[in-house]
Amino acid sequence: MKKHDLPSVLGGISPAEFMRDYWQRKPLLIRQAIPGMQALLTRKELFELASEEDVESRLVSGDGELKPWRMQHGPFKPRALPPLSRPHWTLLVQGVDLHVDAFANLRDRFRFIPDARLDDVMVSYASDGGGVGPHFDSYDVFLLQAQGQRRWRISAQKNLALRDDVPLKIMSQFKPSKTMLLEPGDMLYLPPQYAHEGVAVGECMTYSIGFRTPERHELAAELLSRISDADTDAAPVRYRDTDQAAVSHAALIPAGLQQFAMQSVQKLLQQPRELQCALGEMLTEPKSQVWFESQDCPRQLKAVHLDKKTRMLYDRHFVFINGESYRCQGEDAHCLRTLADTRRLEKIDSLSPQLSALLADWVQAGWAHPAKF
Ligand SMILES: [Mn+2]
Repeated sequence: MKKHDLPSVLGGISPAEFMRDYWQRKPLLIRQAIPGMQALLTRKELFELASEEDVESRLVSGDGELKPWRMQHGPFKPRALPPLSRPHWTLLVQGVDLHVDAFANLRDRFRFIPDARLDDVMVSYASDGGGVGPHFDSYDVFLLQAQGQRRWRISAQKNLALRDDVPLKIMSQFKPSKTMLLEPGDMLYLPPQYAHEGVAVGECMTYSIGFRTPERHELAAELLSRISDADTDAAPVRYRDTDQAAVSHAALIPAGLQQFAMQSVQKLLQQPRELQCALGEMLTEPKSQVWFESQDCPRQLKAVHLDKKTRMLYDRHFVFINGESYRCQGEDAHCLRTLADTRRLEKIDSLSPQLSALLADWVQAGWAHPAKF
């Protein structure tokens, strides 16, 4: 598999050791995770990205002491950004891996973690002293120093109370226990809910490779809504109360109606495969600002590679791509799983006509591209 060709970003630690000892457990500082690190885009290129409509960006300024915290949402015209000479501001650009090949390649170096957990690669540019204040994230994150220096202070504290007087999530009582200065190529891993603050020492750029952690209530709400939408094929079953007697307490909810409500939800949950299908569709759903450019598909399609914006996953019964699910078996399933795992597929001319047609559709939609290997 291709991922094994990529050099490790974990220093002397193996992916197995990292997942066993640090992932979701404790921070890890890796000096020279990427030796001889070169920035993957210039400040000017980053500012250009932040000016585009389909790119999510934020500008944070202030230091929480002399100047109050402020946050604005992009897009930003380059001249709308503060002068470079002004200290204490940060430009955050999300999803850079969806727009720049080099960042998609960087993202691929973290594929020892399931793709289902991946969120995106964010780039932050900070002028001297810039930062977003002490905070914690709901993500696992790798903070890779790309250019210049940033001083990180971190804390294992349990008190995660937030200030209520600022437009950002900033902690009210941050008590850092460790300080470290990151140089280009150094990388800090932080588990979710781990308090941290990074301050630029001179102008700097940091790349955050983030891994989302679904929250139970949000996940349940989303899945229930999806499977109930998918359940509409059957004839509608309506509540009936032919046995309802006359009541003297009109406001009391009938027990039969309570039971009907309970059974309605239970019925949805008795379809584990539908639930798994909804999960895969949800996990591969492109973010709202993501769009693909359609293109012509060559008549003879020999090989394809997935577009960097494409999210593709699979489970035992389905293959999922960009919010859609396909039920497949046998050789076709094997080929699509290979495409999902390696993000490329060869010898397409030898596949079943159905599968070649499907791949041609995906190429036309811009989800995949013709490739030569
Ligand atoms: Mn953070």
